[in-house]
Amino acid sequence: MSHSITSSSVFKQPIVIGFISLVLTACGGGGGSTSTPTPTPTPADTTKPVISITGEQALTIGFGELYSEQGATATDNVDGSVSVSIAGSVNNNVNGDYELTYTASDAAGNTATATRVITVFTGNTSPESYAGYNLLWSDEFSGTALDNAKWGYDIGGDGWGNNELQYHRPENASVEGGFLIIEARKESFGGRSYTSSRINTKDKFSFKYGRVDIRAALPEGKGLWPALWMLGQNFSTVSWPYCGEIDIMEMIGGNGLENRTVGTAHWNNGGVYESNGTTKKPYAPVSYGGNYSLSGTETLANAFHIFGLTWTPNSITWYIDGVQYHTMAIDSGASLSAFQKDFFLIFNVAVGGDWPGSPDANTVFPQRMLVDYVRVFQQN
Ligand SMILES: [Ca+2]
Ligand SMILES: [Ca+2]
Repeated sequence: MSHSITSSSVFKQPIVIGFISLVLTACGGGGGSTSTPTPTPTPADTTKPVISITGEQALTIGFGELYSEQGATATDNVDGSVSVSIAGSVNNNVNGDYELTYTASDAAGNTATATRVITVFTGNTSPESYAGYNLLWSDEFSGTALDNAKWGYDIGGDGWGNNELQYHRPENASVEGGFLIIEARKESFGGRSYTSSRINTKDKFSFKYGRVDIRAALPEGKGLWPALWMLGQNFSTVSWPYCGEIDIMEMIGGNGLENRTVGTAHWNNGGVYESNGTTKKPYAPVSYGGNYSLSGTETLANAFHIFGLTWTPNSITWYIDGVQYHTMAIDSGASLSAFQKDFFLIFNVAVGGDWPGSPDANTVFPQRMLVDYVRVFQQN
């Protein structure tokens, strides 16, 4: 898949294709002959060369993805093969359409041109501040390793309650070039055929109410299941679903679903405890979700997007790139009481599982989720 952000393409510098001068070889007469027969008039060449662009005439590349120019050839009715010059440039770190112009001329001075358009998706950004809010906590992932003061790891390969196929290891999470990188690999470890990573802020950072912005570019392909989400800080004592879960973003890859983000809240219907305050309510998980699909050829995998959440005592609302696509009312009544307590963050890339199904023959590994930053704001 040419649009994937893979291990080899993340940190490429913008490439610039400079103007290549066209050098024409003059087709001069031989000269030097003594007896000159009457010249046969040659019809003037008024036909320009035909340019053939190698590869696609219009294509898209993702953030940081190397653009590889395949060139063009030109054939002229009189001169045969003639050279082609290329003008223009592609900056793979800036959104936009880039036009390359190909020019070929014959000896008679007839000039042909053709163009190729390369669309670069680098994605969206979000404001660094919001009126009425303070920055409570953030990670810009600007160091060279995961900040252990902010994050810990979930480790293991027990399927995580969803029959997931990967073994989560610290080795698959890294910080490079300003990004958190979680890489899903096809490799055997701990009895599993895939490895990946899952990090969380449990017991290091939790919060109640606020605004979360996460800038991320996602992996792609059938069986990939990246998630940016939260659990109630009381998860260890009351367990799921009693603790509550807020999924800021989930995507399941394959079948063109890389354009869809899903936001969901999960809780236990009826709440956590009976009126005596100690006996658990019956296990009755319920959820309420919404989703949003990008239009066009831009996906969650070939560009960065902002996955946002606002959470107040009255509601939880989900956004992509500042566009609201889902909201739910919450209150302090028993059933939704989980959402009036602290939550902590979890970022992971799962492989397989009940929802996405298994990778197929078209799934390319390794796959990466890049997180540029996570910022948590709270109202003043
Ligand atoms: Ca010609
Ligand atoms: Ca960053």
